[in-house]
Amino acid sequence: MNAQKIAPRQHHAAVEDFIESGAHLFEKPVDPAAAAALLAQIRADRHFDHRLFLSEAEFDADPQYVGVNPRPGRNLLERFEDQLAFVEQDANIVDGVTALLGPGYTILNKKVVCGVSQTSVPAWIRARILGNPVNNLGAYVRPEYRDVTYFYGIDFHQDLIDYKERPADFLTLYVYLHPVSRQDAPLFLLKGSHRLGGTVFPHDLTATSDASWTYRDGQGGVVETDQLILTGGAGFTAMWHACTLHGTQPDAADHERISLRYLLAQGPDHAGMDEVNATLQGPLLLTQTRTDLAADGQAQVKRNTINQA
Ligand SMILES: O=C(O)CCC(=O)C(=O)O
Repeated sequence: MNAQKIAPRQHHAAVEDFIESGAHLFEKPVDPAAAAALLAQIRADRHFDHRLFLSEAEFDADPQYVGVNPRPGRNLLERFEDQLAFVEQDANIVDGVTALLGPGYTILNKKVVCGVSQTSVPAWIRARILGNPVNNLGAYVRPEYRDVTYFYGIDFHQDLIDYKERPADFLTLYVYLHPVSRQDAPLFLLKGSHRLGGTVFPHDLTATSDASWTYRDGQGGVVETDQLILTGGAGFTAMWHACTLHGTQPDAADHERISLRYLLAQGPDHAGMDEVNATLQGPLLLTQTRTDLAADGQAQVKRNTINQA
């Protein structure tokens, strides 16, 4: 008999997926009923529409481009701390994250992320941000609502972008609280793009078809990468490496998209992330992560790749 031998799996599936693709999609969603219950409370807290925003005159009186994201003491999720077990203690999530980060992993950051719908972003704001690669709307949001991060799309980026001088020892865990279709600003993820390690934003990407890209690191490194669009139901969860390129287009639906975004960091022990990082061809740490912003935090680059996808 010529039975084909199946090679034993070397790593946990999450570690294998990170080595291969730079991301792992959980097969099972987190509890959809718990996701819906949390979503209802988040939605009850404010209107996710034009009322989020400053008027043009208010904004122009004192433009603030930095310090406009959630931070300790101004983070909506802090109010719902006792309702996050459906994510933080979900057995599949704990298992997958532990395989990558070790049992002593820590939460570096967690927040609510909202893709604001096209119908809710005032025209004067849309005109000002047109073509910007990063449309984090925090600058235009009323100060009392800056406990959530609001996007009108964000170009392909690595989450290392916010962590100058820190090695890629963390991952992003992203949870949809309601069904997300192609119209609801789903995450776009570039499979295998983590292999070039940390590279400076904005990234060098050339479309090779309507769903694949050539990605260059400017040092001779090249990766051909396929784009994955993460549509999914309530509770759909995915995680990706800090060097995996991902982003969103503006929300084209007539309602907002609301998700949870966690950054989880490796504990003190050797863990799957060390195996993943050993396979990268580029740096694990950057001293400069982006060149798109001027000194005051305003966009100085007007170029956007993901909106052409
Ligand atoms: O939720 C979004 O629209 C974008 C999220 C994202 O890419 C990020 O926060 O890094």
